This record gives sequence, C-alpha cells and structure tokens, in this order.
Amino acid sequence: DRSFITAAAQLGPIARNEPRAAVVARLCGLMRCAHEQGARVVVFPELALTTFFPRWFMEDAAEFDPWFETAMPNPVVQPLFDLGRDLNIAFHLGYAEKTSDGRYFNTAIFVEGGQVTGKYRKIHLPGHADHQTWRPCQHLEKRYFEKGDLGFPVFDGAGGKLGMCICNDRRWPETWRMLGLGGAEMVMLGYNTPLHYPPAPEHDHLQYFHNELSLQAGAYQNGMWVIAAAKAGREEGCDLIGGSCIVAPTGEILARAATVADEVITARVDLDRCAEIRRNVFDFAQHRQPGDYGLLTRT
Ligand code: CDT
Repeated sequence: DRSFITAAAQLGPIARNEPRAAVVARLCGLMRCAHEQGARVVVFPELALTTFFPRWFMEDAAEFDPWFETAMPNPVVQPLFDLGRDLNIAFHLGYAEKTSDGRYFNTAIFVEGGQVTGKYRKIHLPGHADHQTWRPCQHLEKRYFEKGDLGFPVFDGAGGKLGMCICNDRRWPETWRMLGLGGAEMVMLGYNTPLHYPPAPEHDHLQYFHNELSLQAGAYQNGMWVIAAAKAGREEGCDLIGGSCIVAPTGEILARAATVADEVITARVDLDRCAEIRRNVFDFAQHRQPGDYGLLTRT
C-alpha cells in the first residue's frame, strides 16, 4: 500500500518585520495541525520564512542579503527540522538561498527524517529586474534570483518518486512534462501570486482560475499528484491569492483552502493511482511522439 495523508499548509501574510523565529513557530503549529490529521507529508509555500520581499526594489546587497538563508538548516529553522523528525512527518519548504560562493536562488527543499533529501531551484523566474515605479508592487524576482541550476530533479521520498517546482513554474507545461518524464508521482509546490497583475489587470479576476487550470492540467496530463500551498492574504498592502489545493492524477481537486490565512488542508494520496492515467491515456512509451516535438527544445 503506497497511500498516506498529505497536507498543504497555507500561510497567511508574513509582515516585513516579523522575525524568522515567529514564522518558524507558525510553521511548527501548522505541522502539528497536519500531524493531528494524520499527515505524513506537509507542504509549505514558496519563500515561507519571510514576507515576499521581491515586491521592494533594493540596490545594495547589505539591504537584500538579510532575506536569504546561508545555511539550511540553520539555528532559527532547526525547531521545524526537529519537530518533523519527532512527529515522523516529512516536509517541503521554500526559502531564499544564498550559496557559500555568493549565488542567489529561489529554492525549495524536501526534508525527511530530519535530512534534506531533495532540492530544487526555481527555473521560471517571473517579473522584472529594473525598478518599475508605475507598479503598485514590484515583482523583482529577475533582480534577486539567478535561474535555477539543478534542472527538474525527481528523487525518492514518502515511499515513491517526488518532484518539486515553484510558483510561476506551474504555469509552464514543460515543467510538468519534465517531472512526468522523470517519473514523479507527486509534485509539491509553493506560490506567492498577487491578485493584481499590473501588466494585464484585465486578467485579475482570473488568478484563481489560472492557478487551478495549471495545477489540474499538470496533474492530469502527467498522471501525478499535485500538492500546492499558497502564501495568501494581504501582505504589506499587496493581496496574494489563496486556493491551496491537492489535485489527484485524474485532475480532480480533492481539497481546497477556504481562507487566505494560515490553514491546513489534507487528502489521502495513493501513489498507485498514478497508473490509472499513466497506463492508459498518457502511457508515454506507447503514445508520446517526441520525434514531432523538436520545436520544444529549439530557442
Ligand atoms: N512567485 C511567483 O512566481 N509569482 C508569479 C506572479 C505572476 S508574474 C509577476 C506567478 O506566476 O504566480
């Protein structure tokens, strides 16, 4: 039997001046709540330790470096690692990473048994690198992060094959296909998605729809589970969507957050159900036609 309960732990807003230790205490509370509901895995959002700092233009490293983690775990995050080990619950966590050689990434890790067993660095970085003062909120991911250099890894965890992507990655079919081709059975992701999209405000009312459209298509077209956790609510004057959800390989949403605050949702994930899709309509070996997809890898 390869079934277990998985949780998505949505976060409400994190204030700019909220200390990391206070955020980690919130994460620990959500992990306990997930554990009480029988979860073996809990998924936290993108950049889950801080406010979504790319909404501010900063010029000096002295100003933006404090948003980054230089080690993982580190003393402030250690209580979450300890709790995960004590409760026997694995977790996915997004954070801003600065490497020892001075590179900056938007990163997610998977931690099982107190050890980091999976790592991903965001590949599709949205937004802009320059200060666009006409925007009510900046989206400066292209300024603060380098494109991820780890590809789309698939690794062993929770008794199956796992993958990760981060926020904007979920809008790209190539992300899901790479993870699907790698054999992922469950993909975990976090997101910070502003309700207001300044370049095309006429699409603001579609933000929740486009989120679900992307997650459901990714799950169905690759026959895998998708666990998506939002950072939500009004954060420093900027509204972020909620809608954290758990999607089955059929594309059906089995659980969906009802608030834009801290909230745990759970569903039973049976990894063997991937075969319902992967042995049938999307049996890659039988039906895929890569010889006709050359344009996909041409620039
Ligand atoms: N965090 C992140 O990737 N957010 C983007 C915002 C839209 S582009 C400015 C997203 O795709 O949800």
